[in-house]
Amino acid sequence: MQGIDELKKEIEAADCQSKDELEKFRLRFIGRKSVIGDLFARIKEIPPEQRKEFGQQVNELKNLAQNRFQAMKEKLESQDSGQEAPPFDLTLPSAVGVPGSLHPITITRNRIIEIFEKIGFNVSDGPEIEDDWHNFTALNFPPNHPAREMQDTFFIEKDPDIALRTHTSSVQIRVMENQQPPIRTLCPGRVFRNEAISARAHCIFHQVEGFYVNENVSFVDLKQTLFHFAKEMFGPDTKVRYRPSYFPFTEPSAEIDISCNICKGKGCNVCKYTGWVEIAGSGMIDPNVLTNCGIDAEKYTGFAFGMGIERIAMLKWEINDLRLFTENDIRFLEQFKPF
Ligand code: 2NM
Repeated sequence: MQGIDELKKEIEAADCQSKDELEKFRLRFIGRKSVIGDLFARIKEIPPEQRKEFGQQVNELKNLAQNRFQAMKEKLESQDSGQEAPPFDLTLPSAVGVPGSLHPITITRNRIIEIFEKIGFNVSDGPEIEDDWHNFTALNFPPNHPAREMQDTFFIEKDPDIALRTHTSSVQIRVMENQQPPIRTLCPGRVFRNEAISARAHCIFHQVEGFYVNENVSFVDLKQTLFHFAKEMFGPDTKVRYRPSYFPFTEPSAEIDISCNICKGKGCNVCKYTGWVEIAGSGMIDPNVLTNCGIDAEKYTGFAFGMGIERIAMLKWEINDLRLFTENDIRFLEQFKPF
């Protein structure tokens, strides 16, 4: 009886401030495994003459606990609804699905291909891992050319040399080995050079190279084809100039500049105040290269060119850091639309 009195005081004093505390109260006082459940189980141990009174007391205690529990529960719930977020507003319009977008390198590559496909070029593909013949020797690189050194090329094996291709010209060698002129093809793809990564250089970048081999192909064909490309890519007012240059695989060779499309030739830090920016290298394919591929260099001539896709994209959209292309920052990537 004394125990019942103490439990009664404990229940009356209870003032749970959280759902956790309320759950502890419930476990202690309500249900068969609670202290009150235990008292009910012990009614049969009580001498018969006291049993009725004991039973009544336990019953009252049970009701007290249940009422107290209910009161505390309601109080906590009313506090809750003030704190919790309002229920969902089912009348709001649903979130619109945001579609993905093409990577700026993909957009630029597709546009380059589109321009050249319209004038009769097709697209060729080849391996990223190349042997020495396709990457260097067939392209007329002399045996001790610096590009063949470890610091410029990622070698996978030595003797025989197997490396990551340093340009997609290796694909063009494969095309010329397997087809006879006329050939007009473009080779887009990833290339690899052992360079420190900076705003202007990356060890992995993208190129599109192209070439045309046929009877009577001349430097005039090269100039007109790339003039056409420059105007399609950068607008009809674009000016083009050809600067003498050197590549092992072409003779003569020329670097192709366009009038700076950022300052329109007035001078800015992209064109270093010259009004011109370089977009590609080019030249007449060296007869040695044609011969190396089994094409009759007496009968056929050809021109070839190569450009970095990153560079074209940077000029097109005024992007000043090459690293943005590989960081996959959605805020950068979602800005680009096909042009
Ligand atoms: C360039 C510049 C000049 C080129 C040459 C050839 C091949 F295989 F036909 F000889 N492919 N690409 C070439 C010529 C590439 O890139 C700057």
